[in-house]
Amino acid sequence: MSKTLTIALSKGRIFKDTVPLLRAAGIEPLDDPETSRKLVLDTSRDDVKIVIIRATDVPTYVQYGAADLGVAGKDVLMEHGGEGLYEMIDLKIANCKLMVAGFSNRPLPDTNLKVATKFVNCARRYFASQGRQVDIIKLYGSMELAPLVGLADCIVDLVDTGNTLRANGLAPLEHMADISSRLVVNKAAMKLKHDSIQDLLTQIQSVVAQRN
Ligand code: PRT
Ligand code: MG
Repeated sequence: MSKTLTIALSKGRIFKDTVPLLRAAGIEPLDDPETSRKLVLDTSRDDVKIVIIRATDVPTYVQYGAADLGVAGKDVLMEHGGEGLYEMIDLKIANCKLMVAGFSNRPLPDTNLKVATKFVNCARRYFASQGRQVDIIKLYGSMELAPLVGLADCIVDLVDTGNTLRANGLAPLEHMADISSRLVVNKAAMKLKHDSIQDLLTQIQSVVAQRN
């Protein structure tokens, strides 16, 4: 196995918030994914490269060893299941909450609750743990629309400021989980590239600890 370290990141908030952490570990990406179309970025370290992928694909790349490490939201990890990877550090970036949301003036039905979400596994586990019977409707985006057009009674989605819910006449109803992004490591890489990964983890851990 090559001793190069490959780190999987998604563009947007995770990339933006991870760059300062990598910088502290002496790793500076040589391209900006927001302006470049490159999917493989060289870095200031010859032995480290970054691959830019969809947020929901990060656990899959790391699970199969296509990337040694990655940064993924806890929401994405809970939905994926975490197979084949170690969740090593809570980076405390891209914070938000996973919530049930709907109309504040309309109580949710006790039976046949229709829930629209892209977090199908999280939603199923949450409602099952409370013994509530639900129909889950899988969506890929714009969840807020579902209650407005009668597709669902409520949604399960990420909430940060609450502005998106408010703008659509919805409100947070139930708190499911606090979400932050985690550094994940491929299980085989953790053994085979132990020293270089451990160095990186130590450096990142110390920046995170200083911040919080
Ligand atoms: O956008 P894309 O479809 O490519 O993928 P993605 O949405 O999974 O990626 P991205 O980059 O948008 O999110 C990556 C990670 O950031 C998520 O997995 C979360 O762990 C984390 N995160 C933190 C958020 C938010 N905050 C957030 N506010 N992800 C999404 N949102 C969305 C939310 O879904 C809702 O549409 O922002 C809206 C709510 O924000 P408020 O401030 O209006 O409440
Ligand atoms: Mg998004």
